[in-house]
Amino acid sequence: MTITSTRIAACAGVVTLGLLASTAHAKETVKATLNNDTIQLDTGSVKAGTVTFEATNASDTKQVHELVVLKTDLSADKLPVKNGAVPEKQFKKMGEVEDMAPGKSKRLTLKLTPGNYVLICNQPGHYAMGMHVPFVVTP
Ligand SMILES: [Cu+2]
Repeated sequence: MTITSTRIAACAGVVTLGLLASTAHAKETVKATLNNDTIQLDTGSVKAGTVTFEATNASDTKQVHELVVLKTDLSADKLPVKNGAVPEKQFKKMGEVEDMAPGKSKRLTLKLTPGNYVLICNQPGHYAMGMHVPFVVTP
C-alpha cells in the first residue's frame, strides 16, 4: 500500500514538471563560433524566450569579429551589401557583440520571438566572405 502510493506521487511529480517545462518561457544557450570566414552555431533553432549567445572568435588569423543578430525573412546569403557591410539600419536589429579579438568570447542575451533570423559578422568585407548563418526561433 505504501509503495503504491509513493509510486503514484512520483508519477504525479513527473507530470507536473513536464507541464511546467512546456508552459514556461524557454531559456536557451547557443554557442556561436566565429572562424576565419564562417559562423558556426551548435544549434540552428531554439524556442522563443530568453536566448543567450556565447560568441567566440576562433580565428587563427588576427581578425577581429563581431556577431550581429538581425530578424529577417531574407536568406542568410541574400542580404544587401553597401561599402563592404550589410546596412544594419535596414533591418530589425536585435543586438550585437562587437569587436571580439581572436581567442575572446562575449555573451549576448536577448528576448527573441518566433521567426527567422540571420546572424552575421559585419566587419568590413566579412559578410561577403561568408560570415552569415540562418537561425530560427520556434513558438
Ligand atoms: Cu568577421
